[in-house]
Amino acid sequence: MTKGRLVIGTKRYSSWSLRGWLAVQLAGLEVEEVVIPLAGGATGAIKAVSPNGMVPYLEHEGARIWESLAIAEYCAEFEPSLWPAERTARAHARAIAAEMHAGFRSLRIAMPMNLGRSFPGRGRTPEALADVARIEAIWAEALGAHGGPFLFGQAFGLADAMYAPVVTRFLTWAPDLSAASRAYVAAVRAHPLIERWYAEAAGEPAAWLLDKYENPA
Ligand SMILES: N[C@@H](CCC(=O)N[C@@H](CS)C(=O)NCC(=O)O)C(=O)O
Repeated sequence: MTKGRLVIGTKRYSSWSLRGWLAVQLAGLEVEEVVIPLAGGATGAIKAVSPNGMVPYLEHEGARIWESLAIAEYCAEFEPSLWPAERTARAHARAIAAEMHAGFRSLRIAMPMNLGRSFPGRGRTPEALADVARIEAIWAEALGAHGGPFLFGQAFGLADAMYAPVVTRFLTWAPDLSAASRAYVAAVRAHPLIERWYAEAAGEPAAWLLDKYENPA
């Protein structure tokens, strides 16, 4: 018997859905997964169920939560270890998660998530490369302070969940990265939940493919 539902979009493309899904999985919430194929913006079926017209959207034991960062915080109420235990590290993790949630628009536009394609060398606008540089600095600081392989040490937590779609973008678009960033990308890609998301994305129907993501300008 599930205790609610998590509404997400096409796994191949929906970066925000991946964040919410990871948080829910890491917290072990028992919810039905509802996947709505993205229409490329303003998807009618998503608008019909989600208060902000976007995915991810979580309903759980009477709670209704939209916005991936709010979903992450809700999941941490059930599994507080998803944030670092130590106060200053926890504050740092929340700061970089919030920075991800609020920013990096140029990277998103120039290098959209597409788990099934490879576009090495493309998408390198100056603005996107500035976002890549900032992300590498964020990763270097956290990895340097906590020793990796994940941002705050041995466990894959909510900060990693917020940056996981960036990892997939880096795999698809292959910007030049430092050795430390490449090691982090490899660690996230190898995580069982990321492996599962990629496998499920690969099994989505061909009818869900969107030309704007398959044949970017
Ligand atoms: N700030 C939101 C962003 C959510 C978002 O932009 N989701 C996209 C899919 S990745 C969406 O639902 N777009 C509407 C659509 O494609 O119909 C969050 O953190 O959850």
